[in-house]
Amino acid sequence: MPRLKNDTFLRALLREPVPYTPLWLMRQAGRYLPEYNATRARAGSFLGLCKSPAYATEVTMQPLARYALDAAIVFSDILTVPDAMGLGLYFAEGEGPRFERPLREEWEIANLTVPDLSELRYVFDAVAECRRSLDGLVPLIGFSGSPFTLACYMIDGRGGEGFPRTKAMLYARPDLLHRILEINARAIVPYLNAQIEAGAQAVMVFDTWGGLLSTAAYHEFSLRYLKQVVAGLHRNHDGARVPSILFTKGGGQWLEAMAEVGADALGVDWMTDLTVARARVGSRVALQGNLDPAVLGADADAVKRETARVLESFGKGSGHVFNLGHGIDRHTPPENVTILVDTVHELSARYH
Ligand code: 1CP
Repeated sequence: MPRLKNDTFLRALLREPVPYTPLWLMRQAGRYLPEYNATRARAGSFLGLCKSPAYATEVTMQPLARYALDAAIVFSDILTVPDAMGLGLYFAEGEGPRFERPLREEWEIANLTVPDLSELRYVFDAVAECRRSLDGLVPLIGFSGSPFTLACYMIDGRGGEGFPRTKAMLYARPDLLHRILEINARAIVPYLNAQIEAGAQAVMVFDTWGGLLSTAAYHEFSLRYLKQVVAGLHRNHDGARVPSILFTKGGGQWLEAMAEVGADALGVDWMTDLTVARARVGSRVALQGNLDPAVLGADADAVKRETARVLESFGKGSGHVFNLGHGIDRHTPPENVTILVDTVHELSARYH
């Protein structure tokens, strides 16, 4: 494997010194880029993109051709895992992802099993092909949903409504939810480790919906299984450390507990102040975030001003990876991303 030409992202995750603050963007490959929409049209569908390593690699590389980003993230989706469990993922045009067979009956939950990794071969092939295509330009991130966030889609069958069935199950039949979460955790560990073996140089766990939980429920139904996942991850591969990032959207009030999970870094949404977050987690973890994605819908001056504010809020020293507080919006003008990337690289040197 070629040596990395730019390892600032991996070094920042490990809180090692870096010359500037590295950045990448959640959902950096996606619908705000015209070239993504063109490739998606050629692939025929979103799942067609995900399941073809050649197309997945093509769209993974697109944002890197436009912007001086410091990391790539393999193009895939968190819902590949429940799809491999046989729940039947599909995308209704103009709507979000859906499952044909969500978990509604007790017998369906009793029959749920950890999928065979061969069902997810296309993801590992995409990781390997992305690594070859990157040729050491920047590190490649592999990812998974968290056990709880996957369960939300597996039980409700769709997003957009706040997952009422999942929450009802949590209070009425916690035993059933625990069974699903246990299987998810046991599926995610080998899934992430296989991505690491295929070439992922860091891994991120997206707990997008953990913030919907009460504090007690977050500990019992999300954090506990995040610990199980992180404990099972390969920490080294090919002689290099493979850092892990944990992101619970809306998790700002639980940062101390999240810092104990064992991940190297925590993703922080824009509702949480980075100065406060840093003081609370100390030197236990690096932080990744946290520009409000809505800033990219404003003008150049706002992008520069708010980017400067995020850098200042983390302050001096290593341990910061710049990112958005959540995924980039599909209506983002691509030229605002250029301003963001240039501003981070230009202004951040003085913090190191
Ligand atoms: O082209 C399209 O119509 C599909 C839009 C799209 C894209 C670009 C979906 C469907 N997934 C993706 C890619 C994706 N998903 C990445 C790609 C890598 C990158 O460039 O960052 C990643 C990391 C994800 C992860 C993901 N999928 C999450 C966790 C992160 C987050 O944004 O919170 C979640 C919750 C999903 C589910 C999902 N997949 C797609 C959509 C539209 C959704 C959200 C559905 C909902 O609103 O509940």
